[in-house]
Amino acid sequence: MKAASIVLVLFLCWMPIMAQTQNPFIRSIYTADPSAHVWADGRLYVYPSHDIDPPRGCDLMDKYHVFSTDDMVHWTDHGEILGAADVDWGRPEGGFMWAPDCAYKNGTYYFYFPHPTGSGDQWNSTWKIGVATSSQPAANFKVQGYIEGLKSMIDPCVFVDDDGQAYLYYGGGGQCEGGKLKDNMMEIDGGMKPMQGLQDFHEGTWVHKYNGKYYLSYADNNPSGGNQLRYAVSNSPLGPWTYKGVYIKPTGSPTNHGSIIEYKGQSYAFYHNSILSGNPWLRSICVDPLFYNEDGTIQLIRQTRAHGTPYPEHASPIPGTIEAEDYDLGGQGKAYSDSEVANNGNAYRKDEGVDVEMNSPGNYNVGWTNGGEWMEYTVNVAENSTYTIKTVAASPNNNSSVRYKLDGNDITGSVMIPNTGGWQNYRTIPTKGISLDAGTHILQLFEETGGFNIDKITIEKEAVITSVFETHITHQVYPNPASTEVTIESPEQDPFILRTAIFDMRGRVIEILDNRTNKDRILLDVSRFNPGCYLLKIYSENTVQVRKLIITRN
Ligand code: FUB
Repeated sequence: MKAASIVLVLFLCWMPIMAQTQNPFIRSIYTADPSAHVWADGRLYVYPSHDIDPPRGCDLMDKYHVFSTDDMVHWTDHGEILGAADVDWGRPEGGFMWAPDCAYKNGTYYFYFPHPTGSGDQWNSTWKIGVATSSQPAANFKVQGYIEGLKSMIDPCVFVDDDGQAYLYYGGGGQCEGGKLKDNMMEIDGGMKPMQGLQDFHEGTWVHKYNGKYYLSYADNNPSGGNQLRYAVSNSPLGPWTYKGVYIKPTGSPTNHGSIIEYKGQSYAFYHNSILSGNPWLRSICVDPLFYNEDGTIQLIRQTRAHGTPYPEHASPIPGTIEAEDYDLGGQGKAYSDSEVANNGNAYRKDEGVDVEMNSPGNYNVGWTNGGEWMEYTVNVAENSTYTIKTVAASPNNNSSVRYKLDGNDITGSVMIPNTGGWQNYRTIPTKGISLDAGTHILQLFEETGGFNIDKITIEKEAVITSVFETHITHQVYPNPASTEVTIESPEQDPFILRTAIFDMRGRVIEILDNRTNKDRILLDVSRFNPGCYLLKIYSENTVQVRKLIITRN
């Protein structure tokens, strides 16, 4: 073997597997709440819950399937492993088979699932954590009963430490508890205790270990765009925990529920979204690589998925005007997400889900909008500059809003659509001071609410550069350096802060911070940002200021 070939072979052996199927990676049925495990046969198994189509919220969820892979590309559906009909102590009407987990000990696989005993509306006060066992990871599970002495809470997670000790975690209603499991994996050893130090816990606990530290990750209560996944770290499997931050932003699904594992030298984060169906309760499981920083903190997950291609065939030039109905080609989950299968309006691209109507001869608008829906447009930005995005929309309602994302990053925060006095009374709503990089990008129009029509989006280069870089500074920013919070105060002559945004030193957006209440003094939570040097942009009525912001941690 030549030296170059040896180097290549060594490199390929060392290189973690990064190829993966495009998200969502299960498309045959709707799945949520993925709990991933790598078992001794070397395969990666995912134990999700199963959303039943048509849904009734989460009520009808049933018939768990298991999926496995050995290359992150090809997934085997092992079929249904357990359903509500197999649970003799369960709710007579069935359904309510929510987020499960699986653990392995001494030749047996233990499948843990939340399910209520109560009939009718008694489901939420009668949750049990059921246990089924099998000698195989993905077949022949038999229900053994449920774990005695627990509260009516959901989302079991079982973590088995390196010494073989197993721990059970579960939660709900803002509480998260953990405790030791006895060797039989079906009884609690010594009681459960609250997990301390978590911030904004909602549900979906997951515990894993990395570099000798314990990580507890969970879904929060974030209402705008859906729950986020957060995490905390401890030296002990039962805490106390030190809160670290958000590692998955909203996926567009109202809920989220994740797991973190390492497979063949690469860490992965599993989660769910709703982009295949456009329906909040028909969810689909996804996976993306997860990276740790040197200090053990987790980098924000880049949620990947397939995108569409330009309609009709060229990217829309920016500056320029994009007709709302000319969203990309590629269909549901790639180019748009629409919550109803029917094409209301039935006037344009009739075999697709986006609802387009003709409002005058030859002029169309997107209508029948719903919160959570989106459309994407491939755009070609002519030059690095600051632009104004003009949304041409009409609404007979108060409090409608959209948000724009570029390549998945929020670039505007909430854009309020006022009551324009009618479905066809269009008004132009400008959003100023948006930095765009030259090149081809995917622009997403995300509907935070429904209740409006949209005709077009015009993006104009701003003629006057309003940025003030470290000169004529009128707003006070303190403390700076900061570690947890930064206060921004406006001067009297420019009282309203419209929006703030944090960029890295190369000018890439890290986060748009929503200040839609137009206050003159705001408090920014910067505890979730890694230490370093950032650019803070403050958009007020009269200026856009750029300030250097240093984040430190002791
Ligand atoms: O899937 C049903 C419930 O929704 C799960 O138990 C929660 O974690 C949330 O994802």
